[in-house]
Amino acid sequence: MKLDNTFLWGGATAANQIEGAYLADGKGLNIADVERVANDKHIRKVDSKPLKDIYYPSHEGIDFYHHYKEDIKLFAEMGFKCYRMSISWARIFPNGDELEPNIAGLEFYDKIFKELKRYNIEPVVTLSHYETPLNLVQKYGSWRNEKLIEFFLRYCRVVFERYDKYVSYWVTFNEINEILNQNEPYHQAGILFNDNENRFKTKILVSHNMMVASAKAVKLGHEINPNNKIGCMVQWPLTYTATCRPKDMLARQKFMKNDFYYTDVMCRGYYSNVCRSIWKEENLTFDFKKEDLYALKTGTVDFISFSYYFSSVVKMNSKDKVEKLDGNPYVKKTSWGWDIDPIGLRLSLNQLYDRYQLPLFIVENGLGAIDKKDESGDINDDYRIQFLNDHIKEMMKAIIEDQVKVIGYTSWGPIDLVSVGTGEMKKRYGFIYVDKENDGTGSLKRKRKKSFYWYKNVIKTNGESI
Ligand code: BGP
Repeated sequence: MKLDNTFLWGGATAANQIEGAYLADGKGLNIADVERVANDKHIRKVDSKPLKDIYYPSHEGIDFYHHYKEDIKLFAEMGFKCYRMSISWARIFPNGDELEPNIAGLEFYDKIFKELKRYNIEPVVTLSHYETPLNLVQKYGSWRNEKLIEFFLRYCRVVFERYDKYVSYWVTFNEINEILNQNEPYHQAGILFNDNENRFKTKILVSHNMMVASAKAVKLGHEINPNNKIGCMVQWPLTYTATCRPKDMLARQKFMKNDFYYTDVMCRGYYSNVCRSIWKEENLTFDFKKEDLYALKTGTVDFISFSYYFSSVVKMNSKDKVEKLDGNPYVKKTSWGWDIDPIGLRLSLNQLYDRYQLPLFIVENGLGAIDKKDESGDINDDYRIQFLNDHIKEMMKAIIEDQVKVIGYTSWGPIDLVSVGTGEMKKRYGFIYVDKENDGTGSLKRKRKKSFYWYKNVIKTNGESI
């Protein structure tokens, strides 16, 4: 099996999960900075008064802010062709609504991009990865307010122009489709609901504002440099039916609508029948402004990037409601209960490519596991190697046998980082171990795991070692 030589192998991180230095050089607070872990619980609360004796995972992260040279050197040693990272919006605009950017914040990313260039690593930059500036949430109600479109575009213009000579690949909002799926889309959109708020309606309005912002960013990015390639980013929930009962198939179709809702708008440029049917079910219609609809039409994405961790199974229950099953009896689960399904990745690639015929970029895939050191202090993470090997194999089948266009693959968390779901360090994804524990203790020392050498060989052979 052979891949194109231009295939972008690499790894993916997000600023709030690695950088730390949460107030350094004028950075403002963002929504991740006020999330805390107490008594093993991950607590979300939009208040900015840090409590004593409680651990805030983003405050130190893995201190990439001060270790970036060492970390990028290790990525280069693995042969990374690209590195997906995010810019922390609140480093550039600490309150989100200023007119002028924070120069010290911009300088930090100058250093990162220069370092990546030294090793010929192509940056793939997410503009907003669960990092909305806190002030925008408190003062404006976050993405409920269309003013955020203007603020986001101001930020985009600054980074598009400043980093033009370094960056060509941009991604707008991380896992935007999770807004409809999540009970409260705190990470995705900075939303915690008020009492009596019509949650569905808010989710639709928030999604609209974000998709308009994304479309306008795509247009702006192309105006600034026509070579810019700007993609959307979704979490892809490949879904099976519990049985071949026609009603279960209907359940599956219904279940996946929430996800096509976003890709349809961002790739096709309009609210499709799938989108309108979701509104209809809630007996709502939305009359969006003409200029917004025009923005959606003229700002469709260049590629679709997505995360893939697991697949799901659904059925239609006796009340004719879609019900998610606890798991798939044909596959194993991770320690965090996620179904391990490499073939689901091949199916996802086909599903997305069939529907949109746009290049695809797998920007997150990986295994969160508890790593243990052996007597000599080494980490032999064969389980991680197995997981990634099986997924990459299916990706290659999709590319070579099914002729799906995939431009790259970045595994999630090439270096151990803070987990979004749990706020923990013990859920590790990395090829590089970081000596840091759940409570924040540890020397922050980096160490290569067995998977480090395995992935290095995968990249060196352009996937032929798989
Ligand atoms: C995705 C996020 C990432 C990452 C990943 C793993 O949803 O885009 O930021 O964290 O999931 O999830 P977790 O950290 O909960 O294991």
